[in-house]
Amino acid sequence: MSRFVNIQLELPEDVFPSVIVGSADGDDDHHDSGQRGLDTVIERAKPQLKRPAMYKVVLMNDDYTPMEFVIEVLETFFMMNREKATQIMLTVHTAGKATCGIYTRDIAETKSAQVNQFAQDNQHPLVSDVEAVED
Ligand code: TYC
Repeated sequence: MSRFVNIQLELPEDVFPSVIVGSADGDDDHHDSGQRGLDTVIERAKPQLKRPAMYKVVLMNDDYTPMEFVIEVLETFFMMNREKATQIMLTVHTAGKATCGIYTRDIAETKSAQVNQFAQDNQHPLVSDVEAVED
C-alpha cells in the first residue's frame, strides 16, 4: 500500500502550504498515531495560480498609410481617445514602432489580425505584430 497521502489544509492567506512528499523508513506505524518520524520529508507546495503570459500588439511604421487612418485604427481597436491615438501614431512614425496594448495571447492575436485585415480592406500597408512581454 502507498505511503503517500494527499492532505488539503485550510490555511490563512499568508501561510504558504507545505506538502509531505515521502517517508524514508517504510514503516507505517506512526501514521495511525498521527506522529511523523524524524525521516519525514516536507517540501514547499507549488503555488496553485500563476499570472498568464502577456503579449504586446505592436504597430509598425510604413511610408504610405495616412496618419489619419492610423489614428482611426488606434481609436477603433484599442479604445484610445484622439489625443492618445495621435501620440502613439507619432511615436510609431518617428521611432518605427510602438506598443498599442498588452493582452493575453488570444486577445493580442485577435486584435493584431483585426488591424491587419482592416488595413488590407482599405488598401493600406499598415501592419501590426504580436510580441511576448518578457517577465
Ligand atoms: N509614416 C506614415 C506617414 O508618414 C504614418 C504612419 C504612422 C504609418 C504610423 C504607419 O503605424 C504607422 N504617412
